[in-house]
Amino acid sequence: MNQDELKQAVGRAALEYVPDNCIVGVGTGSTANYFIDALATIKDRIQGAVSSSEASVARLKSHGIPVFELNTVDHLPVYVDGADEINRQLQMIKGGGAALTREKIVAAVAEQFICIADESKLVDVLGKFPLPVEVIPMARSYVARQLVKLGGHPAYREGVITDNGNIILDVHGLQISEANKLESQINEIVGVVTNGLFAHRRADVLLLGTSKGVQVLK
Ligand code: ABF
Repeated sequence: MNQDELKQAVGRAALEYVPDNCIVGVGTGSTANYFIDALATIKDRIQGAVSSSEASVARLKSHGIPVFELNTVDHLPVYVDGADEINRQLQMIKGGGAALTREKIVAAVAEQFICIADESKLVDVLGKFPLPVEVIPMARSYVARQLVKLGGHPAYREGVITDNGNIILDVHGLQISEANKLESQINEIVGVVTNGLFAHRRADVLLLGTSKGVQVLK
């Protein structure tokens, strides 16, 4: 199977975690897109979805799946989303698609986070994928200097404005051994909105697409 077929397989496998008559949390990216397409096949047995990006809202609506505002929803049994990297503790780097803040908010509300990923995303140590940090625009240079003090090499993601009107710094050169600690340290920098480490709120289940089939890691 090629990478797209692996993504499609995990997107379909995630349907098993969607309870009847619920509102589903839906993520962003090419793997999440396969989940949205799979969700369309069972749309009659769910109420609808809450989404972490405008792009996913558009795809959900194109399938006729009702989309709810998060503030109108008090119970979200499951959030399904991809990742840029995930380790065996199910801690992740996310935000390659610049949707990290909304992803983190929806993940915080959900009871269960189901990560769907092809096997290329599984790593021993997080950090080879540059860590995205969403930053209030006027704080860009200050935050970049603070990130250098933490040992990283931040790069401004040119031409990208998030759904929240902010910019992204991608931090290169990190080898993340204490993900919880680094997530907190970066969040403490004034001007940072969110960082793409999902360690405090890691995934509960990883559906990993491999050439031998979908593996389930918990
Ligand atoms: C979202 O989409 C992001 O957090 C992550 O950056 C990206 C993964 O994209 P893909 O599934 O296209 O590899 O989940």
